[in-house]
Amino acid sequence: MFEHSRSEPQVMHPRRAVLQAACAAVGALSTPWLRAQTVSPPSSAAPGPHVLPPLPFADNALDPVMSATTLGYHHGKHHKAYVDNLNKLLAGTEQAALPLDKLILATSGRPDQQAVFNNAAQVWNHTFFWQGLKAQGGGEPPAALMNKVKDSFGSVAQLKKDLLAASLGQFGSGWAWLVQDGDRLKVVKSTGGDNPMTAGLKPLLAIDVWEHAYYLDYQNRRADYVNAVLDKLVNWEFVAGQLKA
Ligand code: MN3
Repeated sequence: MFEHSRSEPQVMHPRRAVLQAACAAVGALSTPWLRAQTVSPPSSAAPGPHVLPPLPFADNALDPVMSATTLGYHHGKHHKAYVDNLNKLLAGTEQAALPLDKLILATSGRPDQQAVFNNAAQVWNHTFFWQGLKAQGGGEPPAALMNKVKDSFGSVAQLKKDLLAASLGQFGSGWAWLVQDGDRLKVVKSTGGDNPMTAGLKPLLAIDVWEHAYYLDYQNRRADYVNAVLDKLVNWEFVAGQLKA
C-alpha cells in the first residue's frame, strides 16, 4: 500500500477566501449606504464546501511570461470550473465534509469516483501550481533546498532538464512535478489530474502542461513555456517550504 502522507498546499482557508472576496466586493461599491449592507457571496459561486482561492498575485503580475489573459482564463474559468463541478458532485454526499487532500486520497483509483477525483485533484493541483509561481521568480533555491537538489540531481540545471523532459514526455494533458520521496527528490509526471500524493510522494512543485496553461501565450511551444516558468517564475521559497523534515 502507498503511504498516504498528508500533503498541505497551504491553501487559503475557504472561509478566509470567501471573506476576502466579500471584502473586495464591498470595496468595489462606490456609495457609502451600499457598503453598509450585508454582502452576499457572488451569485455565480456554486454552493458547496470548496471555494476558488484567489491568485497569490495580481493577474498581470507574471506578464509577459504568463499573461493576464492566460491567467484570466486559466484561473477564472478552468480552475473555477473544477471547483464548481466538484461542489455539484459533492452536493448532499458525506464526502462534502472531507478536506480536499483526504477527498483525493479517498477517491483515487476508484472507477466509480473518477469524476470526483478528477475535479478534486485539479482543484488542489491548480492551487498548488499558483503558489509555486511568483513575479521575478527563478534563480537559485534557498540553501536547504539547494542541498537536496544537489544530492538528488547534481545541480539546478539538471533538475530543470529533468522537469523539461517530464513536461515534454507527458503525452497530452497532465503535470510535471518535483516531489520528495523520503530523503530524495524526484521528478515525476502525471496524466490528467493525477497527483503524486496518491503514490505516497510529497509534491513540492507542480507544472501544468495542459494546453490551456500555455496555448494563448506560447501556442504549441510547450518547451518554451516550461523553460520560461522554470527560469522566470518558479517560487523556490515556496518549494523549499514544502520540504518535509
Ligand atoms: Mn490547468
